[in-house]
Amino acid sequence: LKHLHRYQVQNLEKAGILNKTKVSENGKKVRKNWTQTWTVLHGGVLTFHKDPKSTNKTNQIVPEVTVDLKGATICWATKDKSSKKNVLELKTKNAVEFLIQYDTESIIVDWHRVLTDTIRQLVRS
Ligand code: I3S
Repeated sequence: LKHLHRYQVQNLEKAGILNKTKVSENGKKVRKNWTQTWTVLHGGVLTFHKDPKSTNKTNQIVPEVTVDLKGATICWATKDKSSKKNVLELKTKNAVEFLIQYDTESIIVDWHRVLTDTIRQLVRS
C-alpha cells in the first residue's frame, strides 16, 4: 500500500505559470512581493522558478524556492489576505506561508485540486 501511495504521489505532476508571494515566516509577516513564477509540482515537492531556463553548471534547473508539501496545508485565502481574486494560501510544515494566485479561475482550481490531493496522499505515505 505504501508503494501505491508513493506511486500516486509521483504521478501527481503539474507545471505552469502562477503568481506567488511569501507572506510570513515563523509567524512573522513579511512584505509581499508578488512575482510571476514557473511553478513545478513533482514527487510531492513544489518548486518556484524565476526563469525555467536558469540552470547550474551541470545543467540542472535551479529553483528559487522549494516547498516540501509533506505536512503542508492548502486552502482558499480569505478576502482579507489579498485584494486579488483566485488566491490560494499554502502553509508549510516549517511555518512559511505563501499566497498563490492566477486570474484564470480554471487554472487555479486545477492547482488547488492537485495540491490538495498531493498533500492528502503525503499524509498517508
Ligand atoms: O496585504 P497588503 O500588504 O496590503 O499587500 C499589498 C502590498 O504588498 C502592495 O505593495 P506595498 O508593499 O508597496 O504596499 C502590493 O503591491 C499589493 O499587491 C499587495 O496586496 P494584494 O492585495 O495585491 O495581495
